[in-house]
Amino acid sequence: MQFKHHGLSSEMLLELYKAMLKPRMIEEKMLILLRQGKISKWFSGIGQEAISAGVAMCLDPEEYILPMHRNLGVFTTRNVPLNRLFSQWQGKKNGFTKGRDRSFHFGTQDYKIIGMISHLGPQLGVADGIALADLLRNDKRVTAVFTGEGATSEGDFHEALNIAAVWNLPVLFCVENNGYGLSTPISEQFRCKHIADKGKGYGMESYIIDGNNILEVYSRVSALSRSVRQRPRPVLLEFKTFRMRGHEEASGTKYVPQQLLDEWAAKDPIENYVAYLKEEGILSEEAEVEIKKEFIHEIDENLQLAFEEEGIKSSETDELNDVYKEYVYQQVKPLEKTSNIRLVDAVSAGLRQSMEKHSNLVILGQDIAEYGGVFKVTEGFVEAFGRDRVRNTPICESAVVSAAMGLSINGMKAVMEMQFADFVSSGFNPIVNYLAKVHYRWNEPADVVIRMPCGAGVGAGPFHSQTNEAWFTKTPGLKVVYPAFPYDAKGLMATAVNDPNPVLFFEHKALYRSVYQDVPDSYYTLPFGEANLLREGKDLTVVTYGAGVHWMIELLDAHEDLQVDLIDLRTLQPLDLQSVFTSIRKTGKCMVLQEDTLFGGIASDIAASVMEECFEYLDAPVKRVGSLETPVPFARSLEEMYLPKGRILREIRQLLAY
Ligand SMILES: Cc1ncc(C[n+]2csc(CCOP(=O)(O)OP(=O)(O)O)c2C)c(N)n1
Repeated sequence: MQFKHHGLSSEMLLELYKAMLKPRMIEEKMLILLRQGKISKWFSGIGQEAISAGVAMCLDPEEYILPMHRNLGVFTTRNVPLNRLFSQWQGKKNGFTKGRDRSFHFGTQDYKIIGMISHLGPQLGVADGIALADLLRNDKRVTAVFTGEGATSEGDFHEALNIAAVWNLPVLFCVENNGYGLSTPISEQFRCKHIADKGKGYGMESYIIDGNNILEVYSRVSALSRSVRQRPRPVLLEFKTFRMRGHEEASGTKYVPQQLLDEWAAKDPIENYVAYLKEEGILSEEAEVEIKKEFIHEIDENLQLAFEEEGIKSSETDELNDVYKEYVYQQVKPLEKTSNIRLVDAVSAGLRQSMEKHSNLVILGQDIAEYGGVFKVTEGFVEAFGRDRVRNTPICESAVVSAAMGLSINGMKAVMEMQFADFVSSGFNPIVNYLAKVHYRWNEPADVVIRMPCGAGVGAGPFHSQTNEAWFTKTPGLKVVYPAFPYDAKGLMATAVNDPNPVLFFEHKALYRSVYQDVPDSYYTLPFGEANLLREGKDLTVVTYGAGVHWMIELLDAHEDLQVDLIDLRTLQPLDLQSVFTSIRKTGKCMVLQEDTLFGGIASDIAASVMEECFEYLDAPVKRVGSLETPVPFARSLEEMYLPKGRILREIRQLLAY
């Protein structure tokens, strides 16, 4: 192995040695503890230290690094206290996740390290968002994100690189090509010769770097970092290295040819570098022993701290309280002047006024800039706020959700427009696994609103008609808003943007241009978790939201004999069950109406809650009414049969007659 010192001082050359040695020694200790049954799992980065340590040494402390599961060297180079790392791995309180997540699955703003989720790929899009925030503030910073070569097969890799290229984001995409993804060799993972070859396809600079040579890693990455700070752009770096141990310790390396292991053992990044330092007279035997002694002492001392720390204790209340970041609702009352506007105008006005109020708010979505979005919600926004803050995105739902998370991590707010709620499936993973869980896991809020133009009744078939709120009400950590009226839509949008938690904001397409209301011109907010009692009657409670509200109003207007309490939920998470219970204690009967297919929907949960809380008050079983258990059909006659609208009256009559 050839080492060139590139004019680095002896002190610096020694620093680089120490930066690799510390994670190696920690790992060696962990392997012993693993055998003793004192820790449960270990993903080894032995043999890959030059990459983690080298890259981390090149970045300034305020620049973000997004490591993966083999990048202990990032944490040690950033001087994360070892006792906290050890506590983290033991699931203790001095760790970073209050025992809620394991190994390297955490981030820490104190050290500007943003850890992974198990799904690997979303990490790359998060880096895009972080870098975008830097770029918008002209901070002249670079962001480094790691991935293994295996995870480059995920769509997230493609999406994140594509976005970074299109937006010229200052990201170093650091691929550690270590030969295997679990048991899968690179020949079964990708077809091109080098991962770096993919850079060309994205219109992106890319380089191959010897990942076992710390001086090559450090000199190349520091030069590139300086250059990227001055001229923001993404760079793809492929570090050639090898995974010397199993995927995790239990899985072993039986499937790896011995010859490969031997070849790479000879290229050990630390042993070779030590030999070079000794040859150059920079490191003596005595100094080496001394350094190791110090590290052993530091490791043992910190391990003792972690072992002495008592096991995690919590309460149900503490656990539940950390799912969402605490948000104290700020009421802003509207001024008197109103205009008669449609739901679509109200969403637009709420968003526009939020853009005026929050200079750190960025809107992301397909065709939302000059084109104004397919529903014209952002029409005129580019003229008002500029293209930096009203950003057209490539068709990359997953990485755009991740980028929205990255914006939030780096001090911004984000609203993402899903072109149609149906397409959220392409961005589902980061929503339910990253945004929803990040506050519970390591106390980081996801200040993101995802707008969801949804719903049937528009003759648009299976992929432009779904109302998929149940995919999200199921997932702790998300808030779900579903207004039925312009007044609510505008005020709830303002609150959704103010609230630092992730909000799925459903906007029914069939209501966009059919529902009018007098809506205050001024900015105002409305609280989450407060249902609206729209009509009062003594015989029956109907609980619904979205289009269901309007079906019910039409029906009640046509049938004045019906005595119904009509409840519009307005938000589904939080869910105002108390208003529902209060009404049922009066009426004794309840129907829950939803546009979605019935099974597994929110109507089922409301019905169950009513049964649990109001059993003694009920004079009939709770009735759920929803769509047929089929996809949403295209032809109007089929769609009418699918939707519950035509069945509501019959169901109400039967329930009243029970
Ligand atoms: C979406 C997803 N699929 C599969 C896995 C299981 N898994 C975890 S790590 C891993 C291998 C990753 O390989 P690579 O990206 O090359 O990183 P390495 O482990 O080699 O450092 C696999 C298959 C996962 N965690 N997430």
